[in-house]
Amino acid sequence: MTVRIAVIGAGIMGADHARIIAGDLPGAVLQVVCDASPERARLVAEECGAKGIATDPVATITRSDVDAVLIASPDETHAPLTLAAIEAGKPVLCEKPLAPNSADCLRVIEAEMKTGRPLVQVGFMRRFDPSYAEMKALLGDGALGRAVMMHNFHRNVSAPANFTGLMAITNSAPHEFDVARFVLDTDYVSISAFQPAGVDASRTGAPVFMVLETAGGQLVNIEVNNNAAYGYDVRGELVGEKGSVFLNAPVHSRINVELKSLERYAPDWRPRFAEAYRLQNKAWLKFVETGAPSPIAANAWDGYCATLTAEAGVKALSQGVKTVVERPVRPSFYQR
Ligand code: ISE
Repeated sequence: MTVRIAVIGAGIMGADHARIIAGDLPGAVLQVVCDASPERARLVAEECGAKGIATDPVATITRSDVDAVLIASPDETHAPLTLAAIEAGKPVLCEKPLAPNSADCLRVIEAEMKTGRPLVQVGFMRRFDPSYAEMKALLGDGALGRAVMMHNFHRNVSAPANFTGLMAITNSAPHEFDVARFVLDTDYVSISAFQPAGVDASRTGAPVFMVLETAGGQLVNIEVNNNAAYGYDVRGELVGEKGSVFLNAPVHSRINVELKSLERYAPDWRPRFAEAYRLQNKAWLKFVETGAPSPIAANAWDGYCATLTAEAGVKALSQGVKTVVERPVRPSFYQR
């Protein structure tokens, strides 16, 4: 059976997911592209050969010719639209974050558990990135010894105009909150957050530096700089008692010109994590086809944990104190 997918949101991520569905997801078809702007929906639909366009997300989710939903609309719509998909009994891949606040994440968790079957995957695609996968495998097979620290840099060229200063913590850093928790297979117990002296915390894209402690005794530091200017640059190093492993970005060419030899940075996350998005979406399609969630993919509980960490990070930055990260007991529904 071909899975008919609706993409909700035709912005930068919705368009990218539409391209993957249309061009690299055998077994799926791009049924509908839905966006508040019919023009934006039409442009993506025409580029990707979608069967139709729409402007009402809930009506789109409930359509009889839609089997599964990919939500890539603005962050604040993620939880309400995921709830609508759950109510319609439709499997959903919700872009991160699941919700900017933990209360809305809990609403999704309660609704999904009430159905008695897994329906939600959250778009923390870095779990599928080959370099993070290798990092996790090396830890798992004992090559590094016990993990003690993980260093993370997350740099964007520039912050989007609608980005608030705190979105470095609530929108960007959830990637590291999730992937470090996934690689280390642990939870956080505290977070501290800092900004360079004289930096205006409210300025779009102001750098934030965070230090987290894990239940496993590790230290995780995360630098988010959304105005790095030089390129999209995500780095990570996992440090163990016997060694360490660095992430390597996929580099497809080295350029020699004018007495220089250089490699290019990606302009944003899409080229850097193209393989991760492709593998994530294939895993999601298999989830839709079989009803069995991917053991790697993030579920609603993982989305909740990332948002709880972000909320604690915002509090830590605003109060200037080390802040406890809530660790609610994971329901058996979400045990792996
Ligand atoms: C964006 O929403 C993403 O998900 C990107 O992966 C991340 O690098 C960027 O900082 C976020 O704003």
